[in-house]
Amino acid sequence: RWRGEGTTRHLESIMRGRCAEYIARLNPDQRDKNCTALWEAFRMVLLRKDPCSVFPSDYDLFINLSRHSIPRDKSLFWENNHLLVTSYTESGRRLMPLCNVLYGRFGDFLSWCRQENGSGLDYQSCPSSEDCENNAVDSFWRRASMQYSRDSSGVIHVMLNGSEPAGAYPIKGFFADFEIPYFQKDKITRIEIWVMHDIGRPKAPVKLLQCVDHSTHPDCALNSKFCTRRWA
Ligand code: ENP
Repeated sequence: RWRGEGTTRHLESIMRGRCAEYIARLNPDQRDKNCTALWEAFRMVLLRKDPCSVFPSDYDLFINLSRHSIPRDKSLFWENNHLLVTSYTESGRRLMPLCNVLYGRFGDFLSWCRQENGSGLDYQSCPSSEDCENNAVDSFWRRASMQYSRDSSGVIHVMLNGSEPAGAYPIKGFFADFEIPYFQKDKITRIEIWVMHDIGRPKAPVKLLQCVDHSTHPDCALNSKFCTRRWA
């Protein structure tokens, strides 16, 4: 019926599990967060709202209960680079993109919506942005993006995809519409933009990580003279 993926099976267990793992292992500074209260706040939005009438502000309670500070100089914004971002950031240890912030963990790679004429979750399909603007997933990421931007400080990292045919910087998208406008200019010292190209294209900083999957490509050959000189 809808064009988007249906609700992820075992959504509640996955979200509760991610929350528990986050506060126990990934970011123990957040151990006082109450995962049951967070799930309840999330579930309220999910069950009370018609699948095409979910607004970013509906997630206010969920975000207010889950938000926490983002370490200075650790923010990473990105477009069209999800897997590279996931590998590079090391679950938030190297940099902390939105999907490694507690509220972002709840949504990453998942889908959710209520049945249109019922009270349960719709596991068959969910509205995508082509079906309606105010769908549950897009509104979640809009609200989360705004919070993440407001709470970012110091050096801001941005990873774009230089091999994206439509252009590395999408002029419409979460970054342009819900992140840049919410930066707190007085808290930001510098914006560093990394434009990543597919392997075999111009060079850029995260190249060595891409080489894990392309170790025999000439771009990935290590310069032995450089190594000898450095260690001599
Ligand atoms: P895509 O289309 O490359 O990837 C979307 C996938 O990334 C979905 O599985 C989505 O989860 C997950 N995801 C993780 N963080 C975000 C996010 N933060 N977001 C939307 N989806 C996210 O990514 P987009 O749509 O271009 O979004 C990139 C944005 O993420 C950038 O603005 C970046 O700065 C931000 P799900 O629940 O949809 O399955 C904000 C919006 O961090």
